[in-house]
Amino acid sequence: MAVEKEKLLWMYRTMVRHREFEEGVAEHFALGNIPGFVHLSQGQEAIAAGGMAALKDADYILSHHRGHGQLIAKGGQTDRMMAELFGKKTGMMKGKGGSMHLTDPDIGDLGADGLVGTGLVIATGAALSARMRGTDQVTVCFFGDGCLNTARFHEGVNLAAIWRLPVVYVCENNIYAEETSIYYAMSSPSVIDRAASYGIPAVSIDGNDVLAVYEAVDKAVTRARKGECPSFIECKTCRWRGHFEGDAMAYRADGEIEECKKKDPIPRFRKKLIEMGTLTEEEADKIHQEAVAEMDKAVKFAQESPFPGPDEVLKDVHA
Ligand SMILES: Cc1ncc(C[n+]2csc(CCOP(=O)(O)OP(=O)(O)O)c2C)c(N)n1
Ligand SMILES: [Mg+2]
Repeated sequence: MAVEKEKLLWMYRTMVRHREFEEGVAEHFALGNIPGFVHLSQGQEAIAAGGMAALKDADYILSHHRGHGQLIAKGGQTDRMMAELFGKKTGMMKGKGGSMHLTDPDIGDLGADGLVGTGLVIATGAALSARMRGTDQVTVCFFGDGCLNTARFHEGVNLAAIWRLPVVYVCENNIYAEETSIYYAMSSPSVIDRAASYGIPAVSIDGNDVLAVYEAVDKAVTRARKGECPSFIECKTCRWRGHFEGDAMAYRADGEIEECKKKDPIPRFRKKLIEMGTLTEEEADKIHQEAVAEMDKAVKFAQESPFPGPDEVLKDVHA
């Protein structure tokens, strides 16, 4: 599949921005500047960048508790994201949502949620709304392997399948739901076999290959936009860090993380782009420097912003 140079570079830059943003988050969480739970997705950057490269601005996404990268790729402002993580008034959710609820409906990110699997049913609803309004918007739902065994997976995917809704379900299979391995949690470890029972197309791909992700999501989005059917994509990947920052990870085998890091999607794509003549070493280094500068700027904005005052406590509360 021929992909234009601009899109290739966008995917690379997006993965690097995602990585550096989370480097900053890890550092400031360790310094005690970020309250609450934080789940990082280092090692999984190819899924957000490759997936979003297949979308139009008006399309919708649903992300999840490990959703910084999807929001960055959809166009989320990293300064407002960082301020949210710091709990500041200038944060994307006014400092009231934190890492697990980072979202920006104005750019089509309809939600991240601390409740596992919530996005699966909201995505189905968003796709139904696009159908009813007669738009060609597609919804892409990013979710973890831990959602596969929830009722929401069945409810969301089944309804979308019978109504042939324009939605793409992208499973980020990093093998673990907290400390529970998918090989323990599923009697059949074949994730895509699930799709057969809904009669929708499914494909399993290397989720650390950004081009493979882009191609799979692009095909599925094209089918959805034509009104054909939903699709299911399993992206096999691995998580480098703990389930949450501070997780001691006693459940991971010796050498497992080192094996994961060998599959790092960023140097792999950098090498490929350089071999293709699309990028030079100097240009790649510049992209990294710019991403670090963007992260530093976001941290400065967060640090200099005020906390919300007591007058904010009862605002935005719905009963
Ligand atoms: C409904 C619900 N049940 C349980 C939890 C506790 N919990 C938080 S994250 C998580 C695992 C999620 O795993 P996965 O979907 O694979 O995403 P990953 O963390 O690997 O990105 C669980 C069980 C929760 N947040 N919500
Ligand atoms: Mg998982």
